[in-house]
Amino acid sequence: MEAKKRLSNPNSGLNGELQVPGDKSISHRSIMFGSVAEGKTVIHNFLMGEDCLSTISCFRKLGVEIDVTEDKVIVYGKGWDQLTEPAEILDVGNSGTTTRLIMGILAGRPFHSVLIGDSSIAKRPMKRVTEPLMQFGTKIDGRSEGNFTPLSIRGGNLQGIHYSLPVASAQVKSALILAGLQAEGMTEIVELQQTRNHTEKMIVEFGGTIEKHGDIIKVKGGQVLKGTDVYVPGDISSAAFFMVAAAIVPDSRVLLKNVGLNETRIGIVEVMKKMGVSIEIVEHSKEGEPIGDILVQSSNLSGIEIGGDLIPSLIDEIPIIALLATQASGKTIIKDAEELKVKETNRIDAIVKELGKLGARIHGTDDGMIIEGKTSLHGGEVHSWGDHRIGMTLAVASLLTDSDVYLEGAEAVKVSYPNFFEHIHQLHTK
Ligand code: SPQ
Repeated sequence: MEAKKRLSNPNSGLNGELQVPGDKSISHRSIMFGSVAEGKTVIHNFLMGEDCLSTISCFRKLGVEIDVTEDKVIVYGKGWDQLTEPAEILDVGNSGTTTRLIMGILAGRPFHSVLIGDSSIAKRPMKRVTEPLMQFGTKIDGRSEGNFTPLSIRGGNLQGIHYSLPVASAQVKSALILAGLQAEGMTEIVELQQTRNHTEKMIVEFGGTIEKHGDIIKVKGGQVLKGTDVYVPGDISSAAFFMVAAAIVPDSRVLLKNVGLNETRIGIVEVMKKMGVSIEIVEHSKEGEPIGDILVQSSNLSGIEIGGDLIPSLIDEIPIIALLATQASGKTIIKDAEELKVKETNRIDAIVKELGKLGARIHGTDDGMIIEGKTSLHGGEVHSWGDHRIGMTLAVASLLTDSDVYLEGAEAVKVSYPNFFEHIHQLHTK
């Protein structure tokens, strides 16, 4: 564990342009699809965060050749059958996406593998994936009847299923799609609340097919995918920290370049606009994964209610939205977000406790939190709980405090945003 990081408020606005690192969800998927496709996949703007490096390491252990160069990642795919039984345990580190999506791939492979991760992964529920995968015909075991790592999988001989998702989760949906691609017959997945659709879009980029009729996703089994070039847009979940920083730190104007604007991920833009933030978007391309620039300037904010179908489109941004709400006049209510309890930490407890230490008026509810603003924040000692998004939220909070913030567990940011602190500094020296 590193020493506590001292964060001093520079007492100036944030100004300038920034290119945030590549999207984490898309980076993971590009390695996975590249590994099971036939032919070379070249990935540009890949996120070199710890989670995505865990995905690379797992696929190398499954026999896939992956070259990491300074500006691209090259995956030499030879099809589903090239994956070979790993001699070692597959370590997913801190990454829920790696754990759940790789299970969808391993479910169809005729060999044995074991998944393990860190202490946070060991607490995250996996039955939501292992249970439907077993319905396909694969054999999976793990602690608490297949709910927790270590998990052991013996795959092969899958039959397509019809399954209605009990939770709004792109990871569960994606794992079932990946199994469905390898199964005999058709797999139908009912998704009542739209979640991020990067897996669906990527199948098409890799020459496969997938259909959506109303709430039903249909995947035909036995598909052969073809390697391709992938350009990973900037991660809107990373951009969110600077969007909020620019909105709440007086005299700020920040332009975030080449950010992914996938329609299933931009709930934060809607929320910021409703709260009164001055935010402009210029879209460059609408094909596949849409990309554009986001300009945010400091603004006067008002509290709002956030819930319902909007939640899956901003689930990872709720910690930083909570900070935004401390600077809005009136009450902000965040509801229908119980999924926050099963992320890298219980993000309701973590954000309520840690922002509370800096003077925020915030309390947790069963399915979210209520924040009263506008509040002046003060310095103090806080903890990331080993969660990148909590760590980055607290670092942005320190840009408003009257004295220093000491952040324990700051190294967690490396999971999704290795140069986060350099970027904060960059916007203060423009
Ligand atoms: O990979 P991991 O650890 O689950 O990452 C998180 C994050 O904050 O980065 C969640 F903790 O993002 C998930 C997101 O919450 C990434 C993801 C994906 O790439 O499919 C989907 C969401 O999770 P879920 O459980 O709703 O499917």
